[in-house]
Amino acid sequence: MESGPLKIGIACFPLIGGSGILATALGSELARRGHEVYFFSYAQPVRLDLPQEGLHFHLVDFANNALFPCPDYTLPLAVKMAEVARSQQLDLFHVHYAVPHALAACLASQIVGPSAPRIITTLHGSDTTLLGQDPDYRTAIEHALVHSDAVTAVSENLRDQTLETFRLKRPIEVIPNFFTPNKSKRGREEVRRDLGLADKFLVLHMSNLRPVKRIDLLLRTIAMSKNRTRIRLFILAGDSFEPYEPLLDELEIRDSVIVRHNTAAVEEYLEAADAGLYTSEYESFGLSILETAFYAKPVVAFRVGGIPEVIGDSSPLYPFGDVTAAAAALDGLVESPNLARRLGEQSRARVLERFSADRVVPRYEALYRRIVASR
Ligand code: GMT
Repeated sequence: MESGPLKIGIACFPLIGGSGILATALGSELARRGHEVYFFSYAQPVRLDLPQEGLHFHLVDFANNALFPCPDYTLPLAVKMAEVARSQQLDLFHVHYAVPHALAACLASQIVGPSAPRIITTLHGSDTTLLGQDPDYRTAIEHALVHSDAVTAVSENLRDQTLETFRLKRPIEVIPNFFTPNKSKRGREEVRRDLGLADKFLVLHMSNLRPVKRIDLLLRTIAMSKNRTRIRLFILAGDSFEPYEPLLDELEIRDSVIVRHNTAAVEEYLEAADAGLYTSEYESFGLSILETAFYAKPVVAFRVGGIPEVIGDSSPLYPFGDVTAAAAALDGLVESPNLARRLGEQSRARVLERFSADRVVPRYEALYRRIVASR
């Protein structure tokens, strides 16, 4: 057991969103390292490449029993996790995002009984910062955290917020996110040509467009740029952009913005970009920022949440909401390719050193072994 392969059940959200993307990358890396990994979700996670040796996917259907007024996911998830735990003799569940995954893991563990897998819960952000404030969820999340065998958070900021939010006597280990780029199918020039960019400065934004991402500030930053006719903002959207359409006209920037939906192959756009722009009011970590920095593209962002832990002093960050400063920073990059190159390379050096799979995945493996050995 000390060094042999582990059998790991991973429950995560399948759609575009940092927690599911990280869970998928972790599962693939663990399988590559010889472990058997069993994913549970209501759809195949967007970046899960199957078939891959050591990777298994268990589809969980929403229960739509006519007896009940609304569909249920938590119970079918718990039952599937318990079934697979028994049939495959899983060593542990590593669940990403407390609701419903950590709660389903607790229930699955009770169903399986004494030989149940250990439970490791990784908090990703809004499970603490939003649901943790919601009286309908708070007690349940606290219960799941108390009954997990280990709890991790993706940044020190999120760990601190979690300890302030819940009554927990246990430590929370910080294990940051990581990124492993896939080889892109198309080169930079081909992508830029297809987007009709010619010599435009391509500013990339990737997110699920939830209110916390402050897309209003993103668009206002572009509108305030002196160089806005030289810029194209390219938004890789994980949800509908429709609510922001009127703002494009109000700010008169419709011609400066391109939106694409639900793209799993982000690498080619990262390669094609010249910079990243992120205007969230909170990020526990900012996986998209990490991905942008990995491609040596300078990032303009606000100093909120865990973003300073990702960027460090490799590139300046700006006070939240200061779109004038963000637009000026963007202008600096458009006007000085040398500055853009230097900031991009500094950020890349930092993230390669701290947030590569080789740095981070062994920390999860060490945690797994410690928790499994303490059974
Ligand atoms: O960013 C989102 O809205 C999605 C969310 C999620 O749970 O999928 O992302 C959170 O987890 C990511 C992976 O750990 C972090 O990089 C994001 O910063 C975090 N989002 C927030 O804290 C708002």
